[in-house]
Amino acid sequence: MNAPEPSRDDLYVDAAYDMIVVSNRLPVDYQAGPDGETQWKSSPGGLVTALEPVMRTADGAWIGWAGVADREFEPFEHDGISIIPVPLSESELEEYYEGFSNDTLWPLYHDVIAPPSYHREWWDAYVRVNRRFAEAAARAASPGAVVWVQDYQLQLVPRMLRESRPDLVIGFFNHIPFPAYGIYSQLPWRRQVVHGLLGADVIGFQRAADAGNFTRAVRRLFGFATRGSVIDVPDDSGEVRHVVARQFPISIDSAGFEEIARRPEVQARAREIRASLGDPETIMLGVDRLDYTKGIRHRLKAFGELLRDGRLSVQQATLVQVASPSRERVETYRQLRDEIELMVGRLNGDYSTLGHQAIAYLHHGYPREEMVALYLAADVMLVTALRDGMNLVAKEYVACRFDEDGVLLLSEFTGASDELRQAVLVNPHDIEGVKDAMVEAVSMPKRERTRRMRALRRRVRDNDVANWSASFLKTLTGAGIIAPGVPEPLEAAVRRVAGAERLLVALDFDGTLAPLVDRPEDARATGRARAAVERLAAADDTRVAIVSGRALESLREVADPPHGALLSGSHGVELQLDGGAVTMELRDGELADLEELTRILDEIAAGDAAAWVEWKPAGLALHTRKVPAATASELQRAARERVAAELPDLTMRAGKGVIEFSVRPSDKGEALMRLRQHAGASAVVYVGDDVTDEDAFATLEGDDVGVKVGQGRSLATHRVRSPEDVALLLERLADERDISRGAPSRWP
Ligand code: GDG
Repeated sequence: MNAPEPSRDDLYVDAAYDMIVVSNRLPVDYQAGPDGETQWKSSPGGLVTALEPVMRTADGAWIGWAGVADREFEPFEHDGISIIPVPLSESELEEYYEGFSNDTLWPLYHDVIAPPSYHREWWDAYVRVNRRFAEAAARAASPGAVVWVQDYQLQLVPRMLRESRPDLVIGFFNHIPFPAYGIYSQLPWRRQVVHGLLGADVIGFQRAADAGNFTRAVRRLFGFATRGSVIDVPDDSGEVRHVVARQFPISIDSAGFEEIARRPEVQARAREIRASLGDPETIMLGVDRLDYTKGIRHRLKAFGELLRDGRLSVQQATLVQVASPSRERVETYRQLRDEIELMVGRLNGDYSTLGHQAIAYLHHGYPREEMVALYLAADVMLVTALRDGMNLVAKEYVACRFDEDGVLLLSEFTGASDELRQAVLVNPHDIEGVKDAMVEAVSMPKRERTRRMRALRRRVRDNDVANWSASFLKTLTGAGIIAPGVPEPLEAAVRRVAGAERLLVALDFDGTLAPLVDRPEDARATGRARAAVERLAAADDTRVAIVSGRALESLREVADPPHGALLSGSHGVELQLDGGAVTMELRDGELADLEELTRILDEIAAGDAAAWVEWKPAGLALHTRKVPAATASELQRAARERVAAELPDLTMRAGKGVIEFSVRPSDKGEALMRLRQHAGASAVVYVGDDVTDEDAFATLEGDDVGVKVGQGRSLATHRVRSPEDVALLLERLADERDISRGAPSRWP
C-alpha cells in the first residue's frame, strides 16, 4: 500500500483521541449498583485534577484498569472524559500488579528498603499486561496524538507503542524514585525495562537525582551518548532520536486544598478533632498509605522514646497516625501492619492515661474534607519517609495552612525536600535526630513558624499541579496547554502577515471552521468564523480557500462558501478555482480499482448499521465514528487488511473515526501550492486540525503563518485550542488587514 507518509502506512485507528493518558488505574472506581448494574464513581486524585482541563479541551481519553479482576467493560464517558477500561484477570492481578509491580519494582526502586522478589512468571505477566495497555492506546490514538504513560507499572508501554505507532508523541512519568545503578542492576530484566522506557520522547522523574540515575543506567547498559538531559537513542536504521530525561516535580491542586481549608464547617471540624483528643498542647500528625517506605515505624519509635525519656508527655503531645489501608494482599504489607499495630498497642499501653491517648491510630481512608480538617488541627506534620518519589501529603499540609502556622517535619529522602527547604529537615534513620527535630518543632516560636510556613506556601502555590502537567506537556509537544483565545506570539505573526500585498487564507473545514460532529452532514462553521471568512473574502487583495478531505460536493453543501472562495476537495484531487470545478480524470485502471474498492467497503460496512461509505471522486471513505468502539476496530482492521491484500497500490489515510482509500495519491500540500499559485499570493495563512493538514504546513515558508488547532505533533509554528478560537483568529486577521490597508477598524 502507498501511504502518503511512510510512518502511517501500518496504522489503524478505531477511535480517535488526540490526547491519551495511560495509567494502571482509571480515575474512576467501579461499583455494583443496588440491582447489580454497573456504576462509576470518580476517584479524585491529584493526577485527575491536573489532567482534567487538558483532557477536556483535547478530546482526551484515559486508559486503565477499572479495579475489578475478571471483568470486561465497554468504553464509556465520565464527566466529559472518555474512559477506556483494560481488563485484568485474577492471576494477572497477582503476577503483574501485586507481584512484579509491588513486590519487585516497588521495593527495588525504593532502595531495597524491603527485599525485592524476582520471579520469571511475574515478569512474563508484566510484559503481557504492558502489551495489552499499549495495544489499547495504539487503537485509540488519532494520528500524531500525544500519549502520556504514567508510572512504574507500565514501563514497557512507551517502546511497544513506538513500535506499532511511530507517528505518536509519547511521554512517560515515573511517580516513584529511580534508584542508583548499583541497586537497579540487580533487576534481571534491567535492559528490557530501560529499553522500554527509551521508547518515549520525554521521560519525567520527580527529582534531578532520579533522572541522573536513569541516564547513568542508560550509559552503563547501552553506551548511548547523553548530554545533560538529552539521550541519543539510535533506532534500527541507525537514525538517532533525542530522548529527554529530566525532573518534573509533581505537585497538588493547592488552591483546591486551600478552598476546602477555608470552609467554616471544615474549621469547626478541626476544632472538634482537637477537643475530642482532650485538647493537648500539641497535635502531631502522620498521614500515609500503610507502606514500609513511609517510615511510620521510625516515627513511632522516636515519639515513644520522647515519652519514655520524659522530654514529652501525653498531656503535652498526642500523635494522630492515619495509615490508610494499602496492598493488603502482599505479604510484606500484612507483616508491616502487624508490626505497626503491635508498636501502637505497646506505646498506648505504656503511656496513655484515661484522659490522654499517646497515639490515635486510624487504619481507614477518609474523605478529603476530613483530611483537611486533620491538617488544620495538626501543629506538627510528620513526614519521615525512608524513600519517597515526592510525598504529596507534605505539600497538602502546607497548602491548607492559610493561617501561616504549623510546622512541617520532612524527611530528606522525599522528593518534596528538594523544594520545601524551610521545613525542619530530618534523616529518618537517625532516631536521635528525629527526636530532637520533634522537640524543636513542638517548641518553635510563633514568629519562626510563620516565617517558615510563609516561604513554604509560596513555593507550593507557585508550583501547583497545573504547572506540573503544563511544563511536562510543553517539553513533550512544544505546545503544552494551549492558552485560550489567540496567544500573543500568534497575534504578532498575524500583524506581520496582514501587511502582505496579496494574502491567501486557506482553511481546513471539519475541526477547524466547524466543530467535529457525529454526522458529517451536520457539520457547520461557527457563526463567528463564517462572518470573519466573509469579511476576508470580500477584500480584493485577499483570497479565501477552504481545503478539505471531503468530496467537493459535500464541502459545498456544509461549508456554504462565500462568493469568490476557492475550494479544494478530496485532499486536493478536486479543485474549484475561478473558472469552475476541476477534477482529475481517472484512468481506466484507476476506475477499475475504484469499482473493486466500492465492492469491498460496501461489504464491510454492512457489518454494522452505523457504518457508512462516502463516495469521493478518486476514492472511498469508510466512516465508523458512530459505531461502538470494538466493532469499529474490527471493521477498520478488515478494511485495511482486505484492501492491502486485494488492492495493494491504493493510498490509505486514517482520520478521526474514518479510514480512507484513494486510487490517485494527492494531498493538501499539493493543493495548497496550486491555490497559492492561482491566487498569486505573496503570503499564506493556513489553519487546520487534522494530520492531513501537515502536508499543507510543510509547504509554508517565510512570513506564512501555520496554525494547528488542538494538541498533537505538528509542523505548524502556532496553535489555537478549538474552532471557537479559530473564529477569534480570523476576526483578528480581518481587523489587522483593515488596519494595514487604512480601512477603518471595527475596534478602536
Ligand atoms: C506515589 C509516590 C508521589 C492518603 N490517605 C488518604 C488520602 N491520601 C492521599 C494523600 C495524598 C495521597 O493519598 C498520597 O500521596 P503520596 O505522595 O503521599 O504517596 P503515594 O501514595 O505513595 O504516591 C509519591 C505520588 O505518587 C505522586 O506522584 O508523591 O512519592 O509514592 O494525596 O492526601 N486521601 C484521602 N483519604 C485518605 O485516607 N482522601
